[in-house]
Amino acid sequence: MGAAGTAVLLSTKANAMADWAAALREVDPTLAIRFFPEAGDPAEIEAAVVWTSHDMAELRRYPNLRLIVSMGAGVDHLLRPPGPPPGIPVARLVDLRLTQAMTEWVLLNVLRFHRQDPEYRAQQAARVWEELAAPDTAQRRIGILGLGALGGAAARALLALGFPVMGWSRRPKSLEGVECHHGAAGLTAMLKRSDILVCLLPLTPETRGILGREALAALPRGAFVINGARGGHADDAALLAALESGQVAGAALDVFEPEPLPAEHPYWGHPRVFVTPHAASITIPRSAAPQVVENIHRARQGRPLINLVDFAAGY
Ligand code: OXD
Repeated sequence: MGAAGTAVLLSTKANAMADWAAALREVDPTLAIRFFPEAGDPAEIEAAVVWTSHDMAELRRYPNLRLIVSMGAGVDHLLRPPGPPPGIPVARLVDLRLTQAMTEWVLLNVLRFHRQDPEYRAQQAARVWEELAAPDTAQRRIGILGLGALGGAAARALLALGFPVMGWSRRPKSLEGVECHHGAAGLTAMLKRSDILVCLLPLTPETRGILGREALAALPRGAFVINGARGGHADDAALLAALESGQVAGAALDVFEPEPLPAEHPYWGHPRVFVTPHAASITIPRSAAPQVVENIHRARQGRPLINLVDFAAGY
């Protein structure tokens, strides 16, 4: 690039800023990094590497911006109106460590419910020595909403443990050993047989509220729901009602709308809801930096970007 546009704008939580800068500099020591809101001369900013909370209207201030990189896997916040400045591409992270962490969180919660851990904890609290019916892995059907990088990895890990795994995606997909479904009819077919339902979908207008009254009613009675995707996927009132009626026996939730989850929210104190504070999979800057720098170089050289967001699809 010419004289204008030689710096990278970094915008994330204050406690992550230094780690990100160090990780990016380790890959390319020549990068000039500006810590938002200290952007310096707006004309010098060529790339913005931002956490999902960054205001997209603000990015219209940089006349030579040629790339926006999300510091996470999800980009729903970035695509919401007003969206990125017209004509500026957005890349997201597809990162092994991010994927592994989500797989761990999904396994933690699938096994928690499958191995009746909530019941055994309650028994321990009451000093009750009583064996519950043996859980049969081969009979515990797992349905995964979303078969992208995160859903696909979780599916493979669950298969390796011996669970029968189904998956649902917007477009037809095939994954070895996974019973794949797609479209509206495929969704109901999968839900009806999902003893544990895991949501790892991107949040788009089509998937918003997918964990709603109808979907929860379609599950086998006493199913479990695990949401590691976005709070907007769940209809909280419907989920709480399903927990109340016993239609859903337990839920593990990492994501909420709004976040942080308000102190008075019923999820906090619910005996069958397991809350984590959007911590299932946290980006490790050192792991993600190589692909971010690669994209900065590609954008500079006018080469095709990697992990580019498809604005029409919404992820
Ligand atoms: C992400 C997230 O999008 O952490 O990666 O939610």
